[in-house]
Amino acid sequence: MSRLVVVSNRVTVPQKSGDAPAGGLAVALQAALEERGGIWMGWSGNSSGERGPEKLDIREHGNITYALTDLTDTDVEEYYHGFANRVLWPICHYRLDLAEYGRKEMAGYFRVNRFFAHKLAPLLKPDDIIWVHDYHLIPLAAELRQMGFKNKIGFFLHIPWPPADVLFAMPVHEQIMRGLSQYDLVGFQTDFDLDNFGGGLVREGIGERLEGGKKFSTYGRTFKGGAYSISIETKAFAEFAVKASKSSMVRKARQSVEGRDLIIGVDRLDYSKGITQRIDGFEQFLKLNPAYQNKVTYLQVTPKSRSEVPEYEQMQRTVAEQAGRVNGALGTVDWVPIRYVNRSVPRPLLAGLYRLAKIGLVTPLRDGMNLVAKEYVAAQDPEDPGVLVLSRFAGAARELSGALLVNPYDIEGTAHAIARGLTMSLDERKQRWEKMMEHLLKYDINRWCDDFLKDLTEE
Ligand code: ADQ
Repeated sequence: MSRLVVVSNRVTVPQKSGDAPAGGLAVALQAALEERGGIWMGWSGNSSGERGPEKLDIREHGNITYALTDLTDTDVEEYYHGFANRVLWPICHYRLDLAEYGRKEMAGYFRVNRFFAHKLAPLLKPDDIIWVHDYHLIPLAAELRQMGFKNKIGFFLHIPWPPADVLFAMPVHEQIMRGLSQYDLVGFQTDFDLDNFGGGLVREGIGERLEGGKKFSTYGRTFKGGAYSISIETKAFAEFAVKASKSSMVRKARQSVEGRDLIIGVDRLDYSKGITQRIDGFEQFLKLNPAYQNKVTYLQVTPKSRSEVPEYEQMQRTVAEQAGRVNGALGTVDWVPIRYVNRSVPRPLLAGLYRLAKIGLVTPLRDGMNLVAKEYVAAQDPEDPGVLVLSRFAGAARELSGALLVNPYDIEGTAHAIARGLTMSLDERKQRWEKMMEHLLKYDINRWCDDFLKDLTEE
């Protein structure tokens, strides 16, 4: 069996025992790497200042070699904060208004990809299978091909792929599409993303879809495309939630809601997650259903992310003020309607809180998949499951048909879905949950990993 080489912007190096367990993606990739033997390469997250980074930091764990590189300050600014997070992230989340395109950043993005390729090259063997992850590293295959590598190289995009008119607003869209054409398999989260990709090639007149959209031909190459919905370690997460719900941390959390129904939202602080619209929806729900005042608590757990980017800093203030305004207007001496926690919570507490919550409120404006939705479902008590209220614009909505689907821009619609979820009969809740759980047990993170690697390695 060929070795596997994973390349991603950040790398999950196993921690000392006693630290928090890695997330599902890291577990699945580590399992695949352990089985085949291999390398996981990426950015260390550290800067080497203005001087070029030293040689790779190599760490061996069992069958896996972790290879980490620092980046210079300029690289971090142009490649990571600049092009990846201020151009590709907003464009792929359909936010043309937020994209800040600059030539310096674009050049930095391609330069760092070349740098990654040069660092990786000496580690590669001719029959290695290479799996590149996410929007930071789209041009990596093109760089490796230019150096003469003929290996099988696959790419998986964790975020959405936009329709042609949105993509074409990005001045370098053509180089980005050309970059993708250098892979042997390009994987997306959903069939919608896959269609958008094929549609873009056709609209630009530079390529065609073959075999019903499972293959593409462009820039003189033919390569495979597919939809692979990322998932979680469903069984393990469900067991973890049962255990976590008995912990003293979760017991305390239960006491603190004092018999009220708990609604939970868990997101990184990001404009794609629809947090302000969600708070509006909750406020509207309370106004339309005054009988629920003092009977329900909405807990929004949102750790800071990318706080060095000004829009994120601004958003943090906006969300905090918004929650404060609703609490001021509707709260009483003994009831705070919205609890806004601006920190990451430990995973056992998170799993226990999911299980405690009557409603999981997952309403992104656009999301590649959204693993919080899947974790919420997996954490439920089969005898008394909660209700998932899910945005139709999350990739997860393509699979989780037992959820109450909402349009997150429709504030009243979200308010009605919350009310419907809180009053839903036990029979209906069970029926909806069982359908979703059955699906998630079958299509878990290991299945995602196996399906992708099978399509990449098979002729
Ligand atoms: P993210 O945008 O980070 O990921 P998501 O899939 O929802 O989004 O979350 C990833 C993980 O972070 C989950 O395991 C979740 O539990 C954890 N997490 C989120 N908020 C947290 C909090 N407040 N405290 C603790 N943990 C928290 C990107 C794409 C998604 C895609 C994933 C995987 O944007 O669409 O599902 O990659 O491909």
